[in-house]
Amino acid sequence: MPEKVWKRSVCPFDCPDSCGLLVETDGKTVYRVKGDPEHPVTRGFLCRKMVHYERTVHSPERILTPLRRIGKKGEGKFAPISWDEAVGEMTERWKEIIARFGAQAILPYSYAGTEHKLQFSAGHAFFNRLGASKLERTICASAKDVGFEQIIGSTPGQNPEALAHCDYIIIWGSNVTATWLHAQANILEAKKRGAHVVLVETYRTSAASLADEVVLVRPGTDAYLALMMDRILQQEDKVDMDFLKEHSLGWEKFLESLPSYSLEEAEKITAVPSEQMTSVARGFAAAKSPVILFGAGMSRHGNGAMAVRCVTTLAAVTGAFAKPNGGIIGNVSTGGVYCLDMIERPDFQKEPLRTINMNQLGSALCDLQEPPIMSLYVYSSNPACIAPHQSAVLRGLARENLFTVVHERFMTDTAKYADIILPADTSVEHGDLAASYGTRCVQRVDPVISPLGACKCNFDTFALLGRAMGFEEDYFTQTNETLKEAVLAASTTIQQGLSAESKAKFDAGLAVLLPQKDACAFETESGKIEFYHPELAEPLPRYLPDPSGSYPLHLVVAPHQAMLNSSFSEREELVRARGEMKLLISPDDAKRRGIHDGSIVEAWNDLARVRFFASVTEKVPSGTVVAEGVYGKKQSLNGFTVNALLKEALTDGGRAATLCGNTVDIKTIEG
Ligand SMILES: Nc1nc2c(c(=O)[nH]1)N[C@H]1C(S)=C(S)[C@@H](COP(=O)(O)OP(=O)(O)OC[C@H]3O[C@@H](n4cnc5c(=O)[nH]c(N)nc54)[C@H](O)[C@@H]3O)O[C@H]1N2
Ligand SMILES: Nc1nc2c(c(=O)[nH]1)N[C@H]1C(S)=C(S)[C@@H](COP(=O)(O)OP(=O)(O)OC[C@H]3O[C@@H](n4cnc5c(=O)[nH]c(N)nc54)[C@H](O)[C@@H]3O)O[C@H]1N2
Ligand code: SF4
Ligand SMILES: [Mo]
Repeated sequence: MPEKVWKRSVCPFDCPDSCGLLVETDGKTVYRVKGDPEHPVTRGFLCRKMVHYERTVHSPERILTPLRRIGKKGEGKFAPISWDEAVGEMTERWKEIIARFGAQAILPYSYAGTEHKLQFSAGHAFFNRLGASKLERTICASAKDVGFEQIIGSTPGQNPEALAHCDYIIIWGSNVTATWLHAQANILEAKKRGAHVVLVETYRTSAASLADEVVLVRPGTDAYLALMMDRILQQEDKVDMDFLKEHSLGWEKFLESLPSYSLEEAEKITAVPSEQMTSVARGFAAAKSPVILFGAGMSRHGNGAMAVRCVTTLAAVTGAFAKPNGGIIGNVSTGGVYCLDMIERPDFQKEPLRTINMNQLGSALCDLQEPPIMSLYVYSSNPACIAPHQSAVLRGLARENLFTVVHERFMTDTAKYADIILPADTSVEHGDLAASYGTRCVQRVDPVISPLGACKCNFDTFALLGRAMGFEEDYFTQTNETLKEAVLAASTTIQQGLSAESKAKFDAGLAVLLPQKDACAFETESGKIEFYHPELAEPLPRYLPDPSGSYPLHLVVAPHQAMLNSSFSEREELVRARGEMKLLISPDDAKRRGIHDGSIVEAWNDLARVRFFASVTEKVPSGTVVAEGVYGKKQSLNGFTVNALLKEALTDGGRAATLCGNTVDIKTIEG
């Protein structure tokens, strides 16, 4: 019997924490998983999803061999085949499609099943070389990124660890108790020291338990709320003029625009009482260490990039950026330390290629011509469950003439529509490069066990497909491990930018923290906060209504604590903890429609009709309904989930999904 040892790894899931893992193994089996106490940020912590990661790795539900469909599309009947057969069939079909329609009739679809850099970007070089249609990967936070870009550029702001030392914290549209647990831990620390915590939300999420007060804002109106707070401070002569003069440009024009905001309008538009707006504005301005923690929720609206730009102004007019540990949190990303071009190979693309937005997959599959999409290759994503306009996505996936390949760990709703399924490994079965969007950490990831069954990681699969397609570039002769080492050797930050102590730690597989940047070293062209951008359609931050639709209730989608989007659906205990597919409804809206708690309701808009169990709760203000979690067909009541009610329209900046900017009406079905 080989001896059991503890090996280091990193949680691969799309989560800001990127927790350090210790994995007990004999090289073949994962026995236990625990948090790495030597991780400088997560310090031994793991969330409820990852404490039993061994149950995911060794789940009886794992797909361990390539499969060919033998039933109808969507039915889920498959027979095992060999890799040679699978790859042979794929290359033959792709060559036929390319000859008849051109390579742009092939579309990759992927997102963040793993956020580690090698596997995330593993397909780019292959599809560039193939000349396939390109996928715009903007389902998540690209509107938030653009909102920041248009005022503070790529300035990272504070690390979440700074929260522990802040005395006034505004959590603006993030459910940190579900999605950002080490930020939560730091907020709890700050509270012990007497910090005042405000939550700005569309409903009382579990993060309300951290807050001294909850500001319930009407969805899509945060820009008005933030600009009104700026206006209040202007009227009370509390704008930090010294800070603005030293650290910003265009502040004169911005301050001149503020008198158009009034308390009366603000109350009408945002539904926030004027006393509360005033007291939060005053509290934030007077604090010694004020900080705003940004979630992506407010950015998932038709006016979402602008909302982020406007909320950022509050940290500027109060001079919060210059106060100790103050400013903003929510723009960190460490992926740039790795030379991603070595993985993605943009130089393999020989001509301009058609781009398809991942949020519009449904209409792309159903309607696009010249050429139509004739083959879809899905990896690290589950579009049947996570994408907007679900009915169109499912109709597209059901097309008999669409040749679909899905590279997966589990039989997801998407995989059920595949012609060929390829078995994917889990994060402990391959090496990778870990970065983070919630800490300043980077870490190398080494394989812990050999791949189970015939599973292959994303990169090794694409290298194999490249060789099978006859691509002669040396790139496709690399293995996942050789590419990883080459990317690491080429990273100047890692090879030259770390202290000797950090470099030794990094090489030994420990997480290292990149140095904290000066919060006032603004990463814009001018090196200052830029309020005014004459080159943009909207030169100044201002409130624009959210084009969310005309049904009477705002529909907000939010994450669930027990799962990560549709990932972890293989884990019975987590599926049970999440429970049925619910729609949270205010007592007021429920009463008006004769809806009782636990009964079945139908929500509808122009796109679909979707049934849910009603959860009538005071947590939701009237006028808003909320669907937490990403569900699959198995738990749906009429074949659809909330994603069928989400339109394909994109945000004002960043071409992101307007996941939270939709409207519906609801009615009772029974009980
Ligand atoms: N347990 C768990 N963790 C996760 C995830 C998960 O599914 N489960 N998902 C992961 C992913 S992919 C991401 S991108 C991150 C997201 O993490 P964050 O970006 O920090 O955001 P969320 O926690 O999703 O919270 C978004 C909140 O925005 C609110 N919201 C929606 N519209 C508005 C609005 O107009 N104004 C305001 N003020 N609030 C609004 C919603 O009610 C929701 O509570 O979390 C990651 N972590
Ligand atoms: N209703 C609703 N819809 C949402 C959201 C929401 O909160 N509510 N959140 C939105 C957001 S913020 C995001 S980021 C997207 C997320 O959308 P996705 O990135 O598609 O997220 P998941 O649903 O977790 O699906 C990831 C899939 O990748 C697979 N996988 C994991 N690791 C690997 C690997 O190494 N290789 C391969 N080939 N596959 C792997 C997993 O088994 C899983 O099926 O969803 C969006 N959609
Ligand atoms: S899902 Fe997030 S909180 Fe849970 S272990 Fe992974 S990184 Fe940490
Ligand atoms: Mo996301």
